Amino acid sequence: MNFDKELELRVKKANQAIEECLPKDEGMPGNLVESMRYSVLVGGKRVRPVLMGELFEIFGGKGKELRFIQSAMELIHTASLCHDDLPALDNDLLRRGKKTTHAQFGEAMGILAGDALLNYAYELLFDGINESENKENALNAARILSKKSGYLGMLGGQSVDVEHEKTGIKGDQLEILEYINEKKTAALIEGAMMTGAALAGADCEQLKLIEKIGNRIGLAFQIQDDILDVTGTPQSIGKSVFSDMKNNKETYVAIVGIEEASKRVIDFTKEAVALTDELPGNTEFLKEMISYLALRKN
Ligand code: GRG
Repeated sequence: MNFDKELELRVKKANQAIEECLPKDEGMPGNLVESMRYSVLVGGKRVRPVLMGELFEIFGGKGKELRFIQSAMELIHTASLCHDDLPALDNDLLRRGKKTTHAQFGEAMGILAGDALLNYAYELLFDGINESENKENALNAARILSKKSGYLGMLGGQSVDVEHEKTGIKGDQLEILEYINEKKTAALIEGAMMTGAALAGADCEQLKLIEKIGNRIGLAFQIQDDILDVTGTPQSIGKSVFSDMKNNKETYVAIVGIEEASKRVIDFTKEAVALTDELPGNTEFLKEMISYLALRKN
């Protein structure tokens, strides 16, 4: 298998779905639709829709609903980035190699674009349910995605992260950091993979296994993100460097150093790859994708 070619194909398919699902910039006064489209189309690796599509494939999914749910996923992720970059949070000016939404359109529009993307993601989830021939599977998938991005998932992790910025992490730093990473970042990756499988009819036990795989991928992904924050350049990662330090954030790198942090990325990645052996179907691309995410440079 030529991994780079296979990845390119899957990213292209995800981008086609997202472009078709995004609202068109016509007939609406003001900048809202423009800023929504800008935030999504300006770039991004499309990791979560690709993982969702792969699990759908592995579990033999066939329907037309996937494209709506993949798009909803990417819009929820993009909404979180829009808000994460705002002055009240990380106050960053560079994202996906371009100006952040609030830097391009103003702070108010940065807030509104994030809200509108999040709200519209749920319209797309309903469209996906509507398209699906198995409503029970589609409802299950939509519920998983909602939960993983909500107060028990991404939003919950982000709130703990923000609250520790002022005080620093007291107590067992690694344990609390792992909680933050698990919710803030891994939850959405778990959600993407579980949603793809749930749409294709995976059962409860299989979903638990996928959640565990997604968790290890997500933990590795966030530590690698922390490493790139101090080893990358704005050109290579498409966002500001030393953002964590500037925002007084504890990271694995700050607590245990780059060498130990890199070791954790490898350990979580190996664990995730080993767990994929318990999945049915062809997992060759998924295995390579997990390793690619650990070694990524952006
Ligand atoms: C409004 C839905 C909503 C949420 C607000 C701000 C916030 C709550 C959550 C932010 C969580 C966050 C930014 C976690 C970091 C996760 C992370 C490493 C993102 C970068 O993902 P990549 O590398 O980005 O996949 P691209 O640009 O490639 O898509």
